[in-house]
Amino acid sequence: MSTCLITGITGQDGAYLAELLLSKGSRVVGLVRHSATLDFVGERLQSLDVLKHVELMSGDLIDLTSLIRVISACEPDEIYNLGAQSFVATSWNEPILTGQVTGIGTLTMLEAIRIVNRKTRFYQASSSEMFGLIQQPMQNEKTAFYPRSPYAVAKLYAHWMTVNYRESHGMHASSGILFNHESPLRGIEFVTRKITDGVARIKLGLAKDLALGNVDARRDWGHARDYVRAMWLMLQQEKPDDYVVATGQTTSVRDFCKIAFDVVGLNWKDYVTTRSDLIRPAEVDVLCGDATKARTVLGWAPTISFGDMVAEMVEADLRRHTARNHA
Ligand code: NDP
Ligand code: GDR
Repeated sequence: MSTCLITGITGQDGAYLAELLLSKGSRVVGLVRHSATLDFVGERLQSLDVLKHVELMSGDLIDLTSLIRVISACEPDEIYNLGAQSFVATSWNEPILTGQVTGIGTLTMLEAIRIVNRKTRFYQASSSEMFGLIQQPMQNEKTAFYPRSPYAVAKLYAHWMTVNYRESHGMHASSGILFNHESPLRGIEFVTRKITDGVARIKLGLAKDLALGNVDARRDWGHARDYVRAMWLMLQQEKPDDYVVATGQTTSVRDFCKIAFDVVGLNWKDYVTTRSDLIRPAEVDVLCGDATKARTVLGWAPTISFGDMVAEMVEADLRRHTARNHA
């Protein structure tokens, strides 16, 4: 039985990845940082009914000794580094923290692995945000990067460190350049969940409107459940490498709104407003990924359609608010 350590296990991807790894028969250990609201720590894991099957160990990506202690104690075969300050908008308000956690945190983990056992396989959660101001209409592993936020710059540092440790120290370190992926477990601050939560509230009479920023922005949106499978596949390969993971379809925030409001039979134009304070200092206007390499080498392909994903998210938010109101 292999042992897998997940950083960021309390986040969206951490929950789905834990579920997947458990289904493969792995022992799953999660790194969690101390929180004053410990009650909520396992909420997403609980919702997938996997909390009781994972072991949680305390540590922080910016604390090398805690990582060395955790790796020494659980002796993982695979480490999935999903932990990050992952909200792009916050990275302008907290650029130093974002650099420390999202950038240096990855280096800290790579150093911990090098010190304890460099044979441990490593997955880095890289991001399509690194493409930023796109240099090609479809982005693949060979496309030049042009990060547009402190978050994207930190991710780029972490990405190159992963490549560097693979090349310098012969480590089995892979980087998944994942495009946006969503689900009912997506954090409420991200635009897709903000929209589906808003749709549910409006439908149930709990809100009157929904304020957004740049509705012209376009993203290549897939489902998190599909994307964590790509992470696992990368670490099962004989050789480490970098892979773009995407659907190859791009949709605007405006069209996401239209489709989400359609699910409950409402017209988005009657409810969506725009607010200038929600516009970012530098925007990533459009992203669209070319996942040919993941498809041919890993045999990966998305299985959940965009429409089904939006409907699943809206329905989950309707259930959540309905249950809350009847509690
Ligand atoms: P989330 O924001 O849902 O989860 C982030 C996780 O990181 C949480 O578990 C959080 O813990 C943890 N974390 C934050 N700071 C630290 C720290 N100092 N030490 C240890 N853990 C920490 O992200 P997602 O699940 O959506 O994404 C997973 C990863 O993939 C992230 O690195 C993200 O940047 C990256 N990514 C995500 C994409 C997406 O579309 N979802 C696309 C491309 C990349 P806590 O609960 O304590 O806050
Ligand atoms: P992103 O996701 O920045 O792509 O990063 P987010 O959902 O926050 O924004 C997507 C686009 O929507 C526009 N937008 C709004 N965004 C938010 N959050 N709130 C709004 O009200 C709003 N209105 C318009 C944004 O300007 C943007 O263009 C996500 C994160 O998961 C990263 O960690 C990950 O690396 C990338 O996806 C790939």
